[in-house]
Amino acid sequence: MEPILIYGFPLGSSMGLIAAFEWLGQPYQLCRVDMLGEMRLPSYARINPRHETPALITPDGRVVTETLAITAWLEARDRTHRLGFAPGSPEADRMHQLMAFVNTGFTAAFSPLWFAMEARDLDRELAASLRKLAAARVIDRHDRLEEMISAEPYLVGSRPSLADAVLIGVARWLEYHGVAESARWPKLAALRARLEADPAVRYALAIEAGERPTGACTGHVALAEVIERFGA
Ligand SMILES: N[C@@H](CCC(=O)N[C@@H](CS)C(=O)NCC(=O)O)C(=O)O
Repeated sequence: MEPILIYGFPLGSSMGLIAAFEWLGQPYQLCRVDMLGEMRLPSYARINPRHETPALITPDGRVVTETLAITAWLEARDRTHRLGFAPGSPEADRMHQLMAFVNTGFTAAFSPLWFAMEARDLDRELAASLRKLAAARVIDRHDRLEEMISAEPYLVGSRPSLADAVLIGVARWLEYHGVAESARWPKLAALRARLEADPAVRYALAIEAGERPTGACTGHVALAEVIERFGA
């Protein structure tokens, strides 16, 4: 069986993992989840009790949740280093460092913005405070990431890697929440433009938009079927 990547829309961080599967170039399937609807239903807890995407169904039918666990799974299958680097190399260490930075503080900085947007009956003053606090944190994490970006074309070296995949799904939240202009961080803005022009990222964006372009993905599986076959 081919692995199945469960991805969320709209604007899921999982978009970057679809690009990563395309960079890997091995057959896989996708399962589309509406994060504002079906991901919140009790049935989805059989896939992830924390009601989050992404999730991966491995070829032997196990459910793997958490972005960094899924990137580790991809890395282990990337024998020719299409989206990573030789284990133990300085490039692999830097890739892991950047992925961890983006998946923790950088991504988490946006959480109060999502909460303020999605929570029902939230006090207006509390919502404004949450947005202010989050904006300061998002800007700080962007400042730190800008410092970490080198003169190389991608986060690590001259071709996209898993670090770029983890970044590209999340980086667009800056504009979505209207925190600041992306041009404020020129190195990051140039990197994002380069990635957004990458065929695999364009493929992932098209999939997210509901299109069905041709790629390494061999098809979609319905969420109900995935829950029934692989859920706990
Ligand atoms: N720690 C998880 C976090 C994943 C995460 O935050 N996913 C978001 C979508 S990008 C989510 O599902 N949020 C729950 C929601 O929207 O209610 C990981 O790294 O995979």
